[in-house]
Order: sequence, then C-alpha cells, then structure tokens
Amino acid sequence: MTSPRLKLSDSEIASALKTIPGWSVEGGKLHRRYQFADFIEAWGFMSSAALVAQQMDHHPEWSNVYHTVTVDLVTHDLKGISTRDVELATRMEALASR
Ligand code: H2B
Repeated sequence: MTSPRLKLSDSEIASALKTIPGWSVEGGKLHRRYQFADFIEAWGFMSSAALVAQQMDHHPEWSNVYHTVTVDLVTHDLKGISTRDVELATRMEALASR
C-alpha cells in the first residue's frame, strides 16, 4: 500500500524541491507556510491532509493560526528527509490548490 521510504541526499533534495515550488528546507525539514482565505479553509485543508497522512502512515509536524498552516515534513525513523516527505508535500500541494 505505502511507498518505500528512502532517505534523500542533499542533491536529491535539491532536485526534489524543484518539483514542489513554495517548499524549502528549514532545520533539516521540508517546510512550507500556507495562507488560506480564512480559518475554515485552513481547517478544511488540514482535515483532508490528515486523512492522506494517515493513509500514507506519514505524519506532518504542523500548526495552525487562523488562516495560516505551517508544515514541516521529516522522516523521524530515518532522521532526515525521505521520498515519503516529498510525496506528502506533493499531495498537500494538490489539496491546497483545490
Ligand atoms: N511519520 C513521520 N513523519 N516520520 C516517521 O518516521 C513516521 C511517521 N513513522 N509516521 C511511522 C509513523 C512509524 O513510526 C509507524 C510505526 O508506522
């Protein structure tokens, strides 16, 4: 069901970042701050992303303040950024732009 988790090298991370505009690396984690129109849009995004995260067995570090959702993705078991972080970021992009 779930895709493999492969830890990425710095150069692999650099090329992956080109596929997910808006994301950067902060403190060794994939990072993005989403701004929605209002709280309910932010919460709707978090609800749908939570279902995807659970399905992937991959859980974000995130927080919400009003219409802002701040996301950090890292693979704790591998102590670094993995293919699954990139996959979750890609899926979050699709959800955020709906
Ligand atoms: N999420 C994240 N972000 N990193 C992990 O290493 C991780 C996870 N591990 N979700 C998963 C759960 C694992 O510990 C369980 C047992 O599947």
